[in-house]
Formats: sequence, C-alpha cells, structure tokens
Amino acid sequence: MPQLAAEAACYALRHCNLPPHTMKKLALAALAGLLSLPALAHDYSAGALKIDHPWSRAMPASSPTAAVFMTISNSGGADRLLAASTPQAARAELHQHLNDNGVMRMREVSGGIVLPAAGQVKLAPGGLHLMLLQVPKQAVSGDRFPLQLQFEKAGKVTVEVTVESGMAPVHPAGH
Ligand SMILES: [Cu+2]
Repeated sequence: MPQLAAEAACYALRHCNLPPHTMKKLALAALAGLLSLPALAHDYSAGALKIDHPWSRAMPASSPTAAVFMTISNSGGADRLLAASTPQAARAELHQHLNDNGVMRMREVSGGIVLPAAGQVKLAPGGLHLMLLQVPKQAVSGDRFPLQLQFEKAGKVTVEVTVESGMAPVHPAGH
C-alpha cells in the first residue's frame, strides 16, 4: 500500500481532531466498550519473555491499517522482536513514532525491537507499535484475532489480540 496512506492512518491513531458530536459518539462507544469488557487481563510466555495484554484499537471499516500494542517483559538476557504475522492482515511491520521537529512520523524499526535484559518494553499509542497493513476486513471492538510474534532468542509465540474501542488509551499497569 502507499506509504502515505499508511502514515495517514498511523497518524490518525494518535491525533483526532474531530467535531464535538463525533467525539461524543466515540466517547459513548468507548464507554459501551468498557462496560462490555470482561476481565481482559491476558498474558503469554515465551522463554524469558512475558507478553502482556496484546490489544488493537478498533479502526473504521474503510481503514486499510490497524495497530497492535502490548507490553513485553524480559526476565532473561537481551532479545529482539524480529517480526509478526497475523491472518488479520497481509503484512505486519514493526513501527516507531518519532517526533521530527514537532511533526509525528512513523518509521519502520530496522533490525527489530530491542528487548533489553531484565527490562520491559511497551508498545503503546504514540510510540512503538505493530502496524497491520492491507487489512481486508477490520475487526470490531470485542473481536479477538491471533498474532504470531517471532523473537530472536525466545522463538515464535502466538498471542490473541483483543480489539478495543479507540477512546480508552489508559491501560493501568497490572490491570
Ligand atoms: Cu505505524
């Protein structure tokens, strides 16, 4: 897909300048989403890695992209997240948002996302994320889809991504 469209979609994940009535609708949708969420805590292990709460923000049906977030805790030696794949999208890329002289841009992370020894890396809106490209059919809030992560040392692990409404960026630690 054109890089520009991907950037625009990625940008939209972070910056929403929407008319008030739309914001209200979104807020209501988010509230409904929150109320219907069961206990969402879910985590996965791969070797020394713990992958906590992989989630994706629900996107408009027409969007060709989506982003996936999670927290990865590493209790062992340094590792790297090299790649991801999912039946939900033709392609998944590792992305970073960067502040380039006041303009937020996203860039593919070359060489994988570094997971420092005995450290924690958060993939979160506005920062590191997995970008899903060429999404044929957008998931809706409440959906789940599988995502395979490939780590340099810990190998491959498949996690289940929960799809959540866009207006709830806060995911308290230890939720
Ligand atoms: Cu991106």
